[in-house]
Amino acid sequence: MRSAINFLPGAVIDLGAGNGSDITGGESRGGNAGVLNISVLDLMNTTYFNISGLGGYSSVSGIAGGNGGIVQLTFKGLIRNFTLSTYTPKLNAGSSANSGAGTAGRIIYNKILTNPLSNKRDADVDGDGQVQVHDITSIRDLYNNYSTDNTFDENADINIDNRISVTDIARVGFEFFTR
Ligand SMILES: [Ca+2]
Ligand SMILES: [Ca+2]
Repeated sequence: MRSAINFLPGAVIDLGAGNGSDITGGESRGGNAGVLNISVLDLMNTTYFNISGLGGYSSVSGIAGGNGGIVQLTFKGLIRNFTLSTYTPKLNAGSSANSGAGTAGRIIYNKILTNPLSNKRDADVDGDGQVQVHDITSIRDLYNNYSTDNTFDENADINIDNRISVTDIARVGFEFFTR
């Protein structure tokens, strides 16, 4: 059973911060953008996942701009990573009158290796958000490894039987080019 999380075209999650005052004599610090935590236990469709988390502009002298936002994703399998998607998260730091920008935001990826819904690992072996040839070659290169081998990579052991075999390649085959 699939329980994908999807975002509708045109929707934006805005974590952005306010700019400092533009009133002369009332200059102020730009705000820091927010933090967004999302947990998805199965697939996450990032095609329309549009996030804006811009730091605010600091108009007061001597204060850097606000920090960009932080997005923390806990997921089992992305459908397309952000560089392949329609939108790229905007997590830039805010600028300032004379003290440079704040700290740029970032995305933190926490991939769940074992899917609690199926007790199998994600078929996206290399974690690039797609299921394609490189995932198969990753398994092939580790073919017949056992969990006791020091070259063993648990990402390639999709059916979690502590061995990298044709069964794992077959799992990639079932999902080939589905994302
Ligand atoms: Ca992949
Ligand atoms: Ca296996």
